[in-house]
Amino acid sequence: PHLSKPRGPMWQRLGAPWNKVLLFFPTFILLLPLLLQLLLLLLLLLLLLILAFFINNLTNLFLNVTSFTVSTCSSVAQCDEDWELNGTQCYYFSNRSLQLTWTSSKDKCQSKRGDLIKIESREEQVQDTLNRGKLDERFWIGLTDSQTEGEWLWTDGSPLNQSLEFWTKNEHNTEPDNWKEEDVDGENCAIIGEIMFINGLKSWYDNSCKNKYRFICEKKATRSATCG
Ligand SMILES: [Ca+2]
Ligand SMILES: [Ca+2]
Ligand SMILES: [Ca+2]
Repeated sequence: PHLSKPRGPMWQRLGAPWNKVLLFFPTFILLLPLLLQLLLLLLLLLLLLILAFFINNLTNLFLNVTSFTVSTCSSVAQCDEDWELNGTQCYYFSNRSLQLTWTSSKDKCQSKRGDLIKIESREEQVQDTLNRGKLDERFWIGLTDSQTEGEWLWTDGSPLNQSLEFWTKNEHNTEPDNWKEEDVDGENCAIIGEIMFINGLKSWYDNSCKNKYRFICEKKATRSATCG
């Protein structure tokens, strides 16, 4: 028996290449929404990537700025010209040509935005700045008992701590002695110095406030950030 070929639709009869082309269009139309969704998804992914890149860069920038601040900037204590730094404090030693009474010395220090030195610790008393060959002379310090005899006060009004007083005491002198032979008002202002034969912890004595001597001013060091 002669079996005739099954008769399919026209596009099936056109042959192999046309089959594929004609099959493609309905499939393409069916898949179009899916493809669009895929494209949108890809776009979204790209957008996320760009965003991640941007955030990463921004974070790096922030970290760089922070580490720059932490690692290369430091706070440095500084003193004005003519002042010497010791720890957190600055000290000014008037030179030989500038010798004043105690009150004028105090005024001078205050005009330099400081005050006469206030010695508040053993370390401050024996510091190199004070003892580096300078104490062969006399310098006013910010201590006075002019209000009440024997009651020693610093220029800021605080009383002298008895465990932190460094009066000269040796076979020749026991200070303060309020000696009245030179000044009938006695000796009501304190000096540091002349420790040729005394150790640095016994170098204060009282003297007449009207005498003119060199003086030591003190003020806090300024802190400034240096980045390099
Ligand atoms: Ca001090
Ligand atoms: Ca006195
Ligand atoms: Ca004295």
